[in-house]
Amino acid sequence: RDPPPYELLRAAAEFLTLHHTEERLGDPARRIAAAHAEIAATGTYRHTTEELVFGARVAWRNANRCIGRLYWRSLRVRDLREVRGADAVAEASAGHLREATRDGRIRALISVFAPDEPGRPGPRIWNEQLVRYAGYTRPDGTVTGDPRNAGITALALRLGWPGGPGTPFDRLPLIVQGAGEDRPDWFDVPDDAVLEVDLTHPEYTWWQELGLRWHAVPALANMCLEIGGICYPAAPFNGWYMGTEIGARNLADADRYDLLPRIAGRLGLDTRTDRSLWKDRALVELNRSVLHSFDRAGVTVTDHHTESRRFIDHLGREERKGRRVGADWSWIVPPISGSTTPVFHRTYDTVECRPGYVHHPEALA
Ligand code: HEM
Ligand code: NRG
Repeated sequence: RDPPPYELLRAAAEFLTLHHTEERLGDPARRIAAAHAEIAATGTYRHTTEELVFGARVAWRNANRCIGRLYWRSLRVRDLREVRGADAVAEASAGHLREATRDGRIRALISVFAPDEPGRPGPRIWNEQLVRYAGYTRPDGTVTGDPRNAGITALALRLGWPGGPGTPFDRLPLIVQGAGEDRPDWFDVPDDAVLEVDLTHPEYTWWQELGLRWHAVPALANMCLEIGGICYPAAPFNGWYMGTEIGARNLADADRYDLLPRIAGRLGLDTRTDRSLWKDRALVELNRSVLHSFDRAGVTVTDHHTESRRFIDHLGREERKGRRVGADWSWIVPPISGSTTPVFHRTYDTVECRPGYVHHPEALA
């Protein structure tokens, strides 16, 4: 993963120039020369705290797939670059969740652990997110829980995790590989670090019998933060949910919780023909239930109409600053009611920019 020194020099100069230009810090030449000398001597260089904060925020601004980027300047950054051991990373990740959750008044936050260095890779979190539900594969191949996490669940069990009670919403342990270690270990996430919301419906009192719930904070944990040629492989970050992520995808996709047939059944819809639009009607009620339940629990959540408008505001703001905004239509347009939102009715260019959050080759389970 180490870039060749020339590429590192170039990436460092480009980032340091961007930082100095945007933050009006004057001529970057001295800072670049210092970084180059450090790279020549050690093979790498160390960001200042200001550079790290700026880099993490701009990486968010550059995320082509993210509709929530209007708030990119508000990202808080925990500088944990000295933390490299697996147990310390797991402990600090629980701390991240507590600091981000605040009883539901969710704050956008990133924790940056030790970077990759020449001959010394940084720590890595193997879970896709800090909070994920187990997917237990039964002998007949079907899955209890979230099928998306069947692989990491099997890995956790192989590593010695005893498994949870076997509900559809058992929380997975963190699978963390410490810096320089050749195998990961598992760590329970303490209950008090995780807020979850039980789903009810604004009109149907029977809804709670479905036993549905979701976690309050989406905290992506397996993307690499890349700034100025330096890779931070463990840098979990979170904002808050847009309701559709849960109601139109996680709980609804046929290869996830696949709840539409059950919900449509309870709603008394005709599931024998597509043309009753039973899926569409069930989707709307499921999404109402997500927004209603998060609101009632006092947990920050946004809806796709509001967020689409804000994203359009963001585009205007960035344009006035003279910056190009890359975006990926297929990720930006919400998975329900797309055409009722303003983000649907136009096209975008994807722009590959650094700093950025990048998916590194999947940790093999
Ligand atoms: C993707 C919303 C904060 C970086 C997404 C997606 C949504 C979203 C709806 C698409 C997810 C999907 O379809 O699976 C929001 C909202 C936020 C927020 C409402 C509230 C503040 C953040 C923050 C960061 C971030 C704080 C990073 C610092 C990203 C990235 C992706 C993404 C990198 C693409 C993930 C991937 O490739 O799998 N966001 N986001 N977002 N967001 Fe945000
Ligand atoms: N769709 C995923 C989460 C992806 C990122 N979404 C955010 N990110 N809202 C899911 O768990 O449903 N964020 O940082 O807030």
